[in-house]
Amino acid sequence: MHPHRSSFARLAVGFASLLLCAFQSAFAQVAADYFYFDAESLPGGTPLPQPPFFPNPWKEPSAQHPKRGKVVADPTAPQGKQVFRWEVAAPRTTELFHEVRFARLPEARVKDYYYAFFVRFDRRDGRDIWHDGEGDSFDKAFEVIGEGIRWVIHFGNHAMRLPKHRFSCHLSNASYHLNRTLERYDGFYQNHDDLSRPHSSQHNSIPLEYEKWHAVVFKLKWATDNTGEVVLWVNGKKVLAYQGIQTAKPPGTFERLQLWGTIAQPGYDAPPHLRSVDALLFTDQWQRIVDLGYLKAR
Ligand SMILES: [Ca+2]
Repeated sequence: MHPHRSSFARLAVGFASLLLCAFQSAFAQVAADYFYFDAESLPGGTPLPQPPFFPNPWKEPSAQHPKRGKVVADPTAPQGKQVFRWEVAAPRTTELFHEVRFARLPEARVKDYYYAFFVRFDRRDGRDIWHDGEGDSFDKAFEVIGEGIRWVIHFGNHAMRLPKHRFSCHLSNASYHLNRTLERYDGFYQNHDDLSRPHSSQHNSIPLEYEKWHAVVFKLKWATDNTGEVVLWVNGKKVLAYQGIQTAKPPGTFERLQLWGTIAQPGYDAPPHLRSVDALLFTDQWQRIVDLGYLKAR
């Protein structure tokens, strides 16, 4: 064989396998996520695409959501240069309600799933969105829903003795209430000394500031017996962990993600504000959580 042709052939084979490698790696990464949206691929000002962001109750793509979020450029974006944002102009109950269709359905079997996102709440007229101190004023905000599955990451205040002008977050297993231990409090909701093992705390859930991005990671270990687990990290800090619990009621099949179910319940009195989200992810790959920066202190 001609020496040039031989080296060209080797080069071509090398290049082809490199391409194959890159393709496999890219495909593996995409295939690993059950859902991911980071607002980078659409022009600023574009309403959230439908699918995957549907109004509730579920409507087909021709019925546009009246209160859809928008893709917007944001120099503070925690990922890339754009985020997605909702403007809340007046007190609302559930008008922002969005159902979010998975890119592919997670499997109903024992395994670890991670629901992660960056979120930010901006006040418009100086008034806080939720009440601080005692009392309830919280959102049913980021949910994962299915037949026998409902886990909710709430924002606001659930009788948490919050400092002035701070909000917090907590978990619930609304609808199914498979673990009443999550719902007790001895002055603080969750983080009870005995209930949130082994990361129990004598103090409140993490107090969060307005006008700042926060990184949230929710781990759901799916189990229909008492071998499941839920863990919540906020800005890189593990703030809740319940192990040895049932997390799904049979059949425990996944259906969708959900955003902004209720706002500032039970008063429904939130003043005008902005709510922004970036890099909304549902995956079974812990490495994605690490690589995309959800665990960095903020
Ligand atoms: Ca982004």
